[in-house]
Amino acid sequence: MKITSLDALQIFDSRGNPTVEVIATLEDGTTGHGLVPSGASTGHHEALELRDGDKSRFNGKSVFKALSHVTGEIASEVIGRDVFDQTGLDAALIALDGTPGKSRLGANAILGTSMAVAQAAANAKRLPLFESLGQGEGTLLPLPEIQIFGGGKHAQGRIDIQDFMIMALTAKSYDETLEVTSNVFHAAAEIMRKRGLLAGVADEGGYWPMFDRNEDVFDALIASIELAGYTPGREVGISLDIAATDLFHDGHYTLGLEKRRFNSEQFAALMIGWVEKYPIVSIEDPMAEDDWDGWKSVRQAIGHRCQLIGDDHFTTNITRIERGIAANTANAVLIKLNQIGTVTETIAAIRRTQKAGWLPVVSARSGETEDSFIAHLAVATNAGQLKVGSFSRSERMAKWNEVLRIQRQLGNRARFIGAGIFSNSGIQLS
Ligand code: 2PG
Ligand code: MG
Repeated sequence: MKITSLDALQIFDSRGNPTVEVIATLEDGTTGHGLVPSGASTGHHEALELRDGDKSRFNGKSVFKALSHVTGEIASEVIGRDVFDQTGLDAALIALDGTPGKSRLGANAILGTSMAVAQAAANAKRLPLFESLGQGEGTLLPLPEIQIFGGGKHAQGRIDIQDFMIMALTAKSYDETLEVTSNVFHAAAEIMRKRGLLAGVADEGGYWPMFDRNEDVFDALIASIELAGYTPGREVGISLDIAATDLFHDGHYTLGLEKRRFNSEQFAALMIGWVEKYPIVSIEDPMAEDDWDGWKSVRQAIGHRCQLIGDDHFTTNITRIERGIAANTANAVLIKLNQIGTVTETIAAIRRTQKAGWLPVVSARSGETEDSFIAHLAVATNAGQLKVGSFSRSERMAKWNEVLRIQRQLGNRARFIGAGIFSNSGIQLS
């Protein structure tokens, strides 16, 4: 089945910023759409998101150049290719771009095409995307990490730490994880309203709290879990995304809210201390992206009892993941399609992570669309975990809800092991 045309349009993400949508059409008239998300706390090793930089339009953020690359050079390369050869197509796109960071054509142009073709292939086969991507092997429903409070770059830096999330540790099914989350999310609203500490909603739909110390958020989160009727650390664990790269400047980590400054050793000690003090089961980017020694010491101290996820640290890049595996800097990898820029490379990053006995966590971006490709990707690859932001706003709920639909489509093939993934990979939550 041949691809007969590519079209592209500028759409808008959940922050109201321009992004790319690509539409691939096949010879039988089947179409597939690829909608590209966009980050705010981006790693320096991510593939390039091409923006026009013309300050007179969308404050420099329009993506018209990327669109013209899709309908120009990329279309010439792609038209006439077999829609079912995703690997060949992605390899051709990488070669056509010719740069390590996809900076010539733009990772947004390339990824939009790659996703549109993957979706068109599924549609042509009349299969749900997860069945087509996973070639029938994907049956594991993910354990969600769901944000309750948002900070960092997603809430104008009011709280330094970016994501305060929960994981339903004893849930027996995907449905139960959502029920637990819903209860904690609404309990948190009640607590924040009562305390008068609600500043608004952060970019990913979580509450944006007005606290004076980062650690006050832990207390509010623990209180929310308890108010919802659960025991922190038993039924519900805390998961953090420190996004420490954003806190690292001129060789030091800074918690601006508390006006505290740390060197790498001191910041690692702070992270380790938090895991000892609070019911934390997972920390993402506890150290800055290139602080390899800092990562190693955190991994050594708490890697046996806490998931340590590299996001900016790995940027879904297999070369960096392999370096991390060799140096033993983490035990999990955040997976974001647009950090690397093709579907094939994203799946390869997941497979490499799994081969090392590490845990892949499929993730949305802070700037999202209504698309739910990542819900399918998580199930297709049996990744076991999904991170989509909070439990509100439809660009987030679209993904949580899509997993419910996938569960229905899988019927009795659906599997759920929840927090069992941790012990399977040698992490004994304490
Ligand atoms: C992250 C993501 C999602 P952003 O840091 O993990 O929470 O944020 O898309 O801004 O990089
Ligand atoms: Mg992150």
